[in-house]
Amino acid sequence: MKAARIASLGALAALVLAAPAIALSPAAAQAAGPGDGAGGDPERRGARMERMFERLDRDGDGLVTLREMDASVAERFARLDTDGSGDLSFFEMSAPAKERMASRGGDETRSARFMERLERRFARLDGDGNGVLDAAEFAADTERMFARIDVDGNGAFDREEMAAARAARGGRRGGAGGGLE
Ligand SMILES: [Ca+2]
Ligand SMILES: [Ca+2]
Ligand SMILES: [Ca+2]
Repeated sequence: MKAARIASLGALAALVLAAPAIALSPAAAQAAGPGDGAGGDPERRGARMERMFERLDRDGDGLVTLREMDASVAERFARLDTDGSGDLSFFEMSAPAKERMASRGGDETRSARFMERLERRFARLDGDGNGVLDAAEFAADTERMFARIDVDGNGAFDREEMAAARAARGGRRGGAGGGLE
């Protein structure tokens, strides 16, 4: 990986790291079944968020900075870009999610819905419409999402800010959040 590319990958972090914590919660709530309320299992959701937070908070100081996100994003991008082209195709982007859904053997309707959301997200990010995401296209969304979580704008977010963002997102039933993870 080239340093310049890594540096501009900020966006992906929120996209593929923060987004799952935030965006998968509606799916989890649906999985819990009707009549179970919007919350799903609060303990499991809490544990998932904690794992997510710990992964993002690389130095373990209880705050996630954009720089920490960038580092996670760079790793993630490299893993996703399986052909090493420096761009992500939709195939590359969706491969981990597909694998996970296949191994879970989950509900096909839900999987299809998830893939639709993923496609919409991909299309939205593909600013020049060339069918692949370059680093800058990726980065656009991450910074926006980071700013949304970092509501007090101090350049980092803590667990509470992340939980609040996730709750807000969950309340909108996934919406455009769609999770890439
Ligand atoms: Ca930190
Ligand atoms: Ca690629
Ligand atoms: Ca593009």
